[in-house]
Amino acid sequence: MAKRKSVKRLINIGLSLIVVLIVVAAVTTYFWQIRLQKPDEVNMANMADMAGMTHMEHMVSMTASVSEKGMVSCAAIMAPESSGPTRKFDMTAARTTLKLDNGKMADAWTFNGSSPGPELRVTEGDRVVVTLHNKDIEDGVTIHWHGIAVPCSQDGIAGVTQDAVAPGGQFTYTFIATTPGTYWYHSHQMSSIQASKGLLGALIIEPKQQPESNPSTLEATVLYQQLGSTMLVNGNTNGLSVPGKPGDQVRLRLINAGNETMEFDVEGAPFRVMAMDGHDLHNPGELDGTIVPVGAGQRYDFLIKVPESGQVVINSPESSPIMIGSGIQPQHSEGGQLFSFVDYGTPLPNDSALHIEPDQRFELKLGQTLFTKSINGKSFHEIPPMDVKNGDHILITVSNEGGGDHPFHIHGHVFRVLSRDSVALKGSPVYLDTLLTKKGETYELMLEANNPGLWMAHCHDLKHASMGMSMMINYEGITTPYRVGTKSGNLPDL
Ligand SMILES: [Cu+2]
Repeated sequence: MAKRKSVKRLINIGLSLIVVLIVVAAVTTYFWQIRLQKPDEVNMANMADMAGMTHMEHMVSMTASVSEKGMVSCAAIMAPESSGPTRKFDMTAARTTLKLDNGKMADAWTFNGSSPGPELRVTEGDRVVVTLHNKDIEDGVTIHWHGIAVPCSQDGIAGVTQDAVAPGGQFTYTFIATTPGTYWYHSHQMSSIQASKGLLGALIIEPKQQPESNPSTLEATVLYQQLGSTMLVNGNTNGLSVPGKPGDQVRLRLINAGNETMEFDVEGAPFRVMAMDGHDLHNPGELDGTIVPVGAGQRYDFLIKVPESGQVVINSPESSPIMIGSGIQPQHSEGGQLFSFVDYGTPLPNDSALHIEPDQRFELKLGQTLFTKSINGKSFHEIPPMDVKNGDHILITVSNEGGGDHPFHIHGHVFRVLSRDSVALKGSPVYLDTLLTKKGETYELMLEANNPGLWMAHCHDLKHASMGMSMMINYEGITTPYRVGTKSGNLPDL
């Protein structure tokens, strides 16, 4: 009897020990991962060389790299002279209590008193000059121009291309609006926190001349965001009403500025996907009963002709509907097939870009570990950067190995999607800055390294980025005087 009791006791002690060990391991791993996300100090231009260096060695190596011939600082890469008109904007980031249209009050962080901030609308070729002022956002703010290939020093990345702008401070961004399309902007200091607090807005670059392929007579920007846990469309909780009469061709510029994939369907009229991430598609065909998934950070331009019956409704399970026009409400339909850009539109007749041999290849496996989101099993500054040379063509294979949808965003460039799951794209060329990947999918992308700098490449579910799914594309010969880490307070993706 006594023996059986002591065996039982031993088992209990053993079990308790195992539980304690698991808890200790979990807590240790958790703090290890936090350390990854909040390092003391990291030079994102030179991550591999930094590891294991003492402070003194680091200072010596910095001096050495600055004096090394041919090294260029990201901070010195600015917009070239240009003859286009200059468009100036002032944006003030501030803590604001917003009264939402549902009567609720929201503690938001705003640009110029609203969230989303003002829509910046410029014309192709304009010189865009935006002065950011920080009134009272304690951790500092920046503005990143999502989808626009700006010069390195203007990309708005705290700790890589600038220091976060402290309360009372300011920073002026200058870039040329080279490529017309639908874009957006958001703070890239503690982006997962600051974007969900409201520091974001739309940026539209209108073409100098409307292409003949654009029959739209009306247009509307529709920006979705998650303000904390509230889904807003153009700042409203109750959906949106877009004016339009029968026969009007409405271009809807949908911007997913939230963290989750949204699925849209259009009821009451057929529609076309005119552009993805701002880039027009070639001969986009009519779609009907098709559900279009739009990943976080992505933009889709729809063209919808208002029917004689008067009304079109754009539904998504994630948000309140958008109504275009007035009249008889179309019948609600369930289901439909998913939009696929693999065979949408038609190829360009002489597409020389298809026959480019890559100079370099990278493979990125997007996945997760116990407490992190990872790329090739590593997180944030421990992920080796893609080191590239100016002029190289880079073939990137991106696979989603789980942990949710990963909309993969690359800064400073537009890339071409070559294939999905080994099937080459057969329709229109597709150029993106943010690629939605779902579990099990593999894509091949071709990127021309034509914008020397230091560029982030990360998941645009910003919660995933903050958990480590964020890496760099670094050009040979480019340095930065800025540092990421708790010492400088620059934490771009926290
Ligand atoms: Cu992700």
